[in-house]
Amino acid sequence: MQHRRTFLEHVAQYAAPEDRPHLDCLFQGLVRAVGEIVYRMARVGLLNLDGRAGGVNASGDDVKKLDLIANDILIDHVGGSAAVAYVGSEENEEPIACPEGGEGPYVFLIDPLDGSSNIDANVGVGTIFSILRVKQNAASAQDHFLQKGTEQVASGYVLYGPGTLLVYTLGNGTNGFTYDETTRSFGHSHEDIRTPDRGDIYSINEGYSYRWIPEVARYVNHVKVPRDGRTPPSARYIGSMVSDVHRTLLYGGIFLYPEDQENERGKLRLLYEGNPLAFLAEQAGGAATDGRRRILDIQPKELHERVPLIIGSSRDVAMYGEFREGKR
Ligand code: P6P
Repeated sequence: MQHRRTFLEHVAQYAAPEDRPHLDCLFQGLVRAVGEIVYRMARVGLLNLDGRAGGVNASGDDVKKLDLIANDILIDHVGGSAAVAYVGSEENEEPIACPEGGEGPYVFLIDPLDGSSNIDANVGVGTIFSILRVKQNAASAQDHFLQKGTEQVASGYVLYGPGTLLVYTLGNGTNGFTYDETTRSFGHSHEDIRTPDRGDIYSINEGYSYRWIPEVARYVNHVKVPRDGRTPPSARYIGSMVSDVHRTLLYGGIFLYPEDQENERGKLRLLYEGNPLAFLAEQAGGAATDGRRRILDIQPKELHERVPLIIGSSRDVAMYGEFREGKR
């Protein structure tokens, strides 16, 4: 197999000089953590790691055994990297102070295992992460995290599927890497991902159509009808966002988790789902909004706040915005 630049070599080459030493340590910890998660993910049924751990997380999701295991592994390896002052996780109500708490230059946000309800069905699930610099004169631990998505130093996801992929950005493009268990490293496999400016796949949970707001219903009814001689659209909804968004970034189209008549801010979380994915999408030439506002421009008010997420091809996201604003 040809030698490919590794993820850590890519970071070393493209990270800003002022970020180099600490970002190297942080991402070395992430690669070690992913190796431990991959080992367990591939043997869920053999290690009795399937099923629930009991309880619900900040998002109200049933907590699976692997949610907690992945969360602990990531906090140990990344939180212990001396680069991170605090970790904010979907699995923890409050920020976690790291061993050198207060000294690391970053705070690290994670959805440790997004889509974990699909693990028992062997469907691809993902780790989503976002990195911010600590705030000078932060009023509290949580205050470090309350920064717009435009302030992210880096973001990415790990997709545990047929292959284990790591897709990330430092703000200079979106690149993907494929894990090689024999070397326990990621080889560069998706150079400079570019999302087509429009696509033929729409991704939304149509089981909720009974509670959609009218603007969402009008948009979905519109995209279902083949137009302009284009390929008729396909509906694809895996129910595991990292898988759905990864497909959208590569193939084009749109993923929607909008607000509805029962959830005025939708289900997804701004800081460790919306922002990291929006950063990746924009760096790949795509777009991400809450239907009206650019996701990365939204000022967070609290660690676990929700946000509607419309993400994918720039022209498709823009068209949704016209419907959401009542212009179509
Ligand atoms: P629904 C998983 O819990 C998740 O956060 C995303 O991975 C996924 O896209 C979404 O929820 C699925 O939610 O309400 O359609 O089942």
